[in-house]
Amino acid sequence: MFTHAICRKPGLNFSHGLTTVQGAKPDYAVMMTQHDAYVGALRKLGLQVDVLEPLAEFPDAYFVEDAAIMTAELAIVTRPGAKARRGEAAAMEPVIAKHRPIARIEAPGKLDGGDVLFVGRHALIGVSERSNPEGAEQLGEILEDHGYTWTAVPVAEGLHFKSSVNWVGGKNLLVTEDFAGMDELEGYRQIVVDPAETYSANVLWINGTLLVPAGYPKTRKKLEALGLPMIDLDTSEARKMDGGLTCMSLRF
Ligand code: CIR
Repeated sequence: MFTHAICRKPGLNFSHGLTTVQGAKPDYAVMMTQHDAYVGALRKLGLQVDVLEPLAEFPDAYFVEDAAIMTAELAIVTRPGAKARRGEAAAMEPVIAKHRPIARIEAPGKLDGGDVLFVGRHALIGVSERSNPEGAEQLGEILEDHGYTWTAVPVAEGLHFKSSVNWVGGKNLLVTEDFAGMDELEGYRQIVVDPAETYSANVLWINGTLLVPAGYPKTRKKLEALGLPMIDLDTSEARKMDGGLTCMSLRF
């Protein structure tokens, strides 16, 4: 169960962040409204949420999940794969050091938190454009020292592993077609997202409630079968910056 979350307000320059979305014109006021609703949903679910101030030189810094990985035992400061984002990790370190002992991913390792999915005490670690095998290996070894197991998963589609695969309780994963049936995901029950709604694979489990991106009815219907309460949140502006629900908080 999570008791805390760390978020960061999007800065006025958030639209200068990295994105692959063509013609994206994100709106600051809309982004702030959506971010407030996201923080509000976490609070409604009982989490104590610390909202950090923007980092002027890092327009993607409100995607806090990429800068650190929180577990019950320790926090791991990442080494983000995108050079433009690397300084976000150092800025996060003093914040998370208040809550957990710290370990760090070191060069040549590269790792974004968006590539790390925990299913209980097993970590699925995506090797993507942003996270390299060395980064995955370093994280895996740190986690093994604390009794976790892990599997590296190749990420051939999407920005991060969690852009496409997320845990939705029990042995259930919500996955895009590209990841369905992968050997690395054997043993999990896979709920496959309709190809017209791939973005909606990015859902966030919080203490038995699912936060889901608004506007993806096929995925919502599939998730309804799980019987979990759901909160719909508009993520239109984060999506224009290649982000979503999991990226905007660190939960612990
Ligand atoms: C980036 O390209 O790094 C940001 N614009 C989006 C990061 C999204 N983070 C995530 O999926 N964990």
